[in-house]
Amino acid sequence: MKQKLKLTRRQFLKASAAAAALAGTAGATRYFIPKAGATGTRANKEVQYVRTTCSPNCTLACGIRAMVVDGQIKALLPSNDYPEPEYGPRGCLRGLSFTNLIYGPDRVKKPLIRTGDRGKGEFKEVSWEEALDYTAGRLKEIAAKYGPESIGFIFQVGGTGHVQKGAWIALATLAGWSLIHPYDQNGDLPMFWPMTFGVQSEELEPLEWLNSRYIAIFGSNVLVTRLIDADLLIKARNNGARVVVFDPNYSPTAAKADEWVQLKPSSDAALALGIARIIVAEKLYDVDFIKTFTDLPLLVRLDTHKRLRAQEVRGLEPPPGLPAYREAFVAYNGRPLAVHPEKLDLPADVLLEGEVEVELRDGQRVTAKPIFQLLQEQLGRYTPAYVAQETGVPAATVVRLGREMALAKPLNVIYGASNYQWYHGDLKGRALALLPVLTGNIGKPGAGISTYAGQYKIRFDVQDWWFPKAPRWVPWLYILHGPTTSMTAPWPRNSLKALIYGWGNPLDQHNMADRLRQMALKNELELIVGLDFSLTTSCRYSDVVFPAATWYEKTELVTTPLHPYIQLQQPAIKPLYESHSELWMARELARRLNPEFEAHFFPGQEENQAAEKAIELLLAKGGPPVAGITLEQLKKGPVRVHSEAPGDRQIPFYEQVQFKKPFPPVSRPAALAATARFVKSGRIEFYKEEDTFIQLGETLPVHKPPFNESEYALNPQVKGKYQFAYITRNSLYRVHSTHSNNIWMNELQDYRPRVFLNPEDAAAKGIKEGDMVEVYNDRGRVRGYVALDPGQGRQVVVFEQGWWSRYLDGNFYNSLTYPFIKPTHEVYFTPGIWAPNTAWNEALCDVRKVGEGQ
Ligand SMILES: Nc1nc2c(c(=O)[nH]1)N[C@H]1C(S)=C(S)[C@@H](COP(=O)(O)OP(=O)(O)OC[C@H]3O[C@@H](n4cnc5c(=O)[nH]c(N)nc54)[C@H](O)[C@@H]3O)O[C@H]1N2
Ligand SMILES: Nc1nc2c(c(=O)[nH]1)N[C@H]1C(S)=C(S)[C@@H](COP(=O)(O)OP(=O)(O)OC[C@H]3O[C@@H](n4cnc5c(=O)[nH]c(N)nc54)[C@H](O)[C@@H]3O)O[C@H]1N2
Ligand SMILES: [Mo]
Repeated sequence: MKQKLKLTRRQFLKASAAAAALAGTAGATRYFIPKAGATGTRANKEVQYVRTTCSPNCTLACGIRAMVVDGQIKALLPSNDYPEPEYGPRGCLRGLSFTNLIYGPDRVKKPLIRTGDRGKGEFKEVSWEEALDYTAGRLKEIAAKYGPESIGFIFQVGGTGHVQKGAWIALATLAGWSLIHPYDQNGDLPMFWPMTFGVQSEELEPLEWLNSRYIAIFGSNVLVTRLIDADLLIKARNNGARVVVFDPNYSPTAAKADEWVQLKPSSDAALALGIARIIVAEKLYDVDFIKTFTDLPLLVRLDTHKRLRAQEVRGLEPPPGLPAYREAFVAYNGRPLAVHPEKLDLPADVLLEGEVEVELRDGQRVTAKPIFQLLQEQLGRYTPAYVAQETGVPAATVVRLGREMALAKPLNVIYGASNYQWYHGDLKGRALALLPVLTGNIGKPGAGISTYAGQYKIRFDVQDWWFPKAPRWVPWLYILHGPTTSMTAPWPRNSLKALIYGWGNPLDQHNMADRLRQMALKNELELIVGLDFSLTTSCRYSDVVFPAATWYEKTELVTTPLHPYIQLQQPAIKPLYESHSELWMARELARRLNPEFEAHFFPGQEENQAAEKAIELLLAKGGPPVAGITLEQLKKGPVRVHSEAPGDRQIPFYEQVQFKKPFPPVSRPAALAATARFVKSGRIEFYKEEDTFIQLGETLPVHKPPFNESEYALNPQVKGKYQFAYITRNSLYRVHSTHSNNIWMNELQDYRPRVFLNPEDAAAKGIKEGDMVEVYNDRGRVRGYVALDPGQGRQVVVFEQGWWSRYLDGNFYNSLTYPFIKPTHEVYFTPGIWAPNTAWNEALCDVRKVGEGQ
């Protein structure tokens, strides 16, 4: 067993050179990066600056100026050209050192076909002709044998590239392959959104934080994961907003807050419900708001636990002509009222509390209660004493926080990804949503609830470029877990036999319980094709690798859920070596699969010209968010995406609340019909009546502690055996696994993966600062060096996700995680909107010093 994990700089360079040799690219790549300002000494050379974007999945989408001399990028510099100066300057050390990847030793230079065993990284370099013919041939074979739907394509977050990703999505739909949506695959889909608001997810733009008076952050590490926009949080605080961070660990964000509330992992729902109890008990809620915009006045039958429908009640008729995704439910003000699902108005005297008897059409009399009454009863349990016991937050603090949050307006709740990447993340979100909704903090400047996860958001219509035919989707978790009896998603009749991935590194990032690796090693996946510019772990398991152009070598259209701009990624240099843009690859493959497919990809056009054509199409057909925006405008700089709020600000549900439009707004690219069925009342819904929610006791938000329905249900024996939560938060030094091999970033970390532990937990195990430890469970293990942190929660191991397996002694940090599927996520299937979401943090483990007990 290898004891030394640490790579010295020399070993690292050797390893990098070896990787280069494997790709057939041996030889020193010399690159020279002059300091900004050095241009004066190079006056005889032409220096060009190209305005483009940094496009990893970090949600920041920073505008970048690439400084180019003699066809080489000499420096990447921050941009500062946003109409709102608050959004500039943008660009962090990761992005500015991306040249280490463009010109680095892991760059894939030519098409590769595997020669050795999967995972060994042994390839031969081939011509494009050979690589494309081979791939097309294998894909045709697999499609003929198992059906085209047994070929899966994962494309990763759409917002970082509508054109190049769109090309492959289009190819997949034309060829009938299964598409895999990255949003639920990544665990980034906060399922409370479709359940409560009927949308994929929403967020305030960071400039709106300046309008907030109270910012309650539940497990979002803004200072690290929204680095460039984090100064707006500090500014908001300097303007007088109170910033409170709820986190089991003292994070950099907690360090900048007015208050850090340490709570037990995955206990946020208990706290939120405790706060909601105070808001309700002390009548601090906004009565008009909840009557107008929520389902709280609607009646629920006590016999069936379903909402009472207008057509069930004697003397009531549902309004005529409702779309199929709407239903008219019933409220009460001395008599039953049919509630129109598209008109947000109810009489002021509508009942919120108590119990009524209603006569049905058949003469039967049933008892019903308004949802507000049921909620009030449910909240009764969440006394400060109970909340203190479940969360570890002192009872007096719970009471104080409840009153503070009820009275502060605008209240802005930020619900972080790590926090909802738990099995009961949906329940936590439904409970947290009560805070802004009960207090009327929705649809107003500086107010609301936001989840800032990856750059997934599709802000405008992409239909014409992405979906020339109706797409077919498969949720990722079924690929790892296997289909379930309760699934509503389609499943390929011969399961998945081939995987094509681009813009992602699934072998490190999505390899739960080592499942994907086993699928590769056992040849369950007969073909694996990767598109990347770096020879990642996933590439090493692939049969074919297509060398992709980096962000600085191709044309793309980029957006983010943070600053709401649409930006052009413009090539600063030509694609290096034999790399090409993905649109080019898709077109070449399309032609080989079926000559008719090629027409979609602007045949005959040079690849950047074709990309520009696609952009023109996207802008022309993109609908109101991009109306009037032109390619020429984008070439000059970033352009704000349009919204219905003044100044095109991004304020979720502004139209619903200000103009009384029914919920939900559209979640692109889905049709309204696909998402509005989640909230049939046209209102914000806290009551879910579908059978699965009833069976699980989750009709209303409730706190359920972690692990009971996941780890202990999977294997009761782990109870007591593994008592540490394995939290894999995001790293400052990487964007997921991108930059894992960035030499500057690794020097900053001394090439050491860290395992963060509370000093008391470590002492109990005889572990000291700097010790090499193994974090393990029955599924896998990972190693790193201990960093003791007194601010860290007890019985929590933090391992920062994103290390390539080669830095982990060949282990996979995700081998400890597991693809749990929560049945409430299976009630509907709308890809990336209502789908089983990955719960990275729902994993138990233990930790030991390396060399002990193995
Ligand atoms: N530098 C950098 N920035 C990134 C990324 C990156 O890889 N690197 N990735 C981007 C992407 S795609 C995403 S999805 C986001 C994710 O960004 P965030 O939402 O900020 O997620 P994390 O950094 O994983 O974790 C945030 C905090 O959640 C806390 N936490 C964990 N479990 C719980 C819990 O049960 N309750 C509470 N209250 N807190 C908990 C952790 O201790 C941690 O401090 O970051 C984006 N930004
Ligand atoms: N245990 C655990 N696992 C996690 C997480 C966690 O918190 N814990 N976080 C999850 C989350 S939130 C996310 S979003 C995922 C992210 O996981 P992935 O989406 O797999 O992200 P990366 O690891 O950054 O992989 C991106 C890859 O795409 C390549 N790439 C970048 N740009 C381009 C391009 O233009 N073209 C092509 N062809 N390739 C490109 C990069 O070189 C890199 O290899 O990880 C998830 N995995
Ligand atoms: Mo993410």
